[in-house]
Amino acid sequence: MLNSQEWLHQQRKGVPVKRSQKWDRFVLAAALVSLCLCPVPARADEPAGGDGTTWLSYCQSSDTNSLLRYVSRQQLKIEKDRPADLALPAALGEQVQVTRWTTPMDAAGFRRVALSRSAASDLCDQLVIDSNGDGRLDDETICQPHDQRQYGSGQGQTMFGPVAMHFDSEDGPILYHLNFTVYSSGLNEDYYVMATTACWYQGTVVLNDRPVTCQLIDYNANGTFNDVCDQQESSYASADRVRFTDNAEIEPMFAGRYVRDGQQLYEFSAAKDGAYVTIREAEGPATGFIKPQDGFYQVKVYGPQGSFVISKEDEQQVPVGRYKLASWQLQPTPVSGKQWQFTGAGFPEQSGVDVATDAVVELNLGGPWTAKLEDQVRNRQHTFNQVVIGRYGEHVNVAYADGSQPPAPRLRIVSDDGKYDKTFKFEYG
Ligand SMILES: [Ca+2]
Ligand SMILES: [Ca+2]
Repeated sequence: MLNSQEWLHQQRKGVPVKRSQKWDRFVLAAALVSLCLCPVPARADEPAGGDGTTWLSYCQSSDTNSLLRYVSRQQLKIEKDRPADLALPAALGEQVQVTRWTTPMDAAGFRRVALSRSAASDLCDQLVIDSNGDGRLDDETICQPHDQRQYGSGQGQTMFGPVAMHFDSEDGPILYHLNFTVYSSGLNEDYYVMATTACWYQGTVVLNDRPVTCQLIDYNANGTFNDVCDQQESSYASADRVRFTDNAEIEPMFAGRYVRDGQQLYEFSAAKDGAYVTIREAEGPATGFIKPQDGFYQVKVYGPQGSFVISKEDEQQVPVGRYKLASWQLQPTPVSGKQWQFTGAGFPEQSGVDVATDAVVELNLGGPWTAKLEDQVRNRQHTFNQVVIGRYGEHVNVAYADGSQPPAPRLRIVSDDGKYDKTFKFEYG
């Protein structure tokens, strides 16, 4: 008998299975994985094929946020008017709220989700999703939460998952899992619902003649694993992620058309359903250079071509295209007997650079930086926020090199006539 991993792998490889057998095995696979809330270990890996394709194994967990070093979320909005023809399981009761999870893996573009709380609970404690995509919810099993945190009467959050579903494809059903966090803000309030991916694909690829673990991650939680941002929409959240290590401490990379290992550039692509990656040595791609000023290192850029970290001179060569800046670090700087550490992140949307063939883009990351005071007024209460802004509009973080924070700045407010004169101390937040 096949285990769930072997079954999925056969499906991916197109091993012919009669339709009835295929469905029997899907039911078996779904039953097996639904019993396991821990990460499923990767099955024996296969070496890359001659075309650079490596089949990956399916893994799932209720805690992808920790295992994958943060995954983005899809917010599911509660629909004010429940569809009149939507069939629901009777056990959900009367206090049902309906929403939808958006995915291009379903021809309809979404899957219905219904939520409710039982008589015994102040918080949402029942969830059901249209796992088979037939538009009905009365044929589904109600999911129970694996954790709840209550803050007050009717207030708190409920965690569900991994919640199994499948998508149809020409090669048979494709398994997928989601985690849900449902926030309750009052007994009669709408739920605030977030979905994150509960699954990823993993295998061993060969980079620079050495085996490396490859994890492919549906970062934006839409059911596909090959999202790459385009030139216009270089949003950090819009692309999926890939990580070439099984070290959970290392942040996954923004997936693009290329990945770099050492000095070697590889063409990279992933299957939409996540089953495989194709990695080939890039042959003579047009490249240019991104050159930070001296002293700046770990400059991270990303775009449709992928993400690149520039820490030294021989890492400045990147494929031509448009890049956005993600972050930078400046070498620790001695000031008044202390080693200071400056880092930049949070670049605005328009902070991209274009790299042309053989051209050098010089990044002017150094000063002057600007100390900016923001004042928010609400009910005649002023809230002041002080930030340091870099050349590209990014936020500059100021700290000591040992990670500790210098004394917070102060704010003195004096009225025109001098009658009001007070000094406040900022707090780090
Ligand atoms: Ca259904
Ligand atoms: Ca995706």
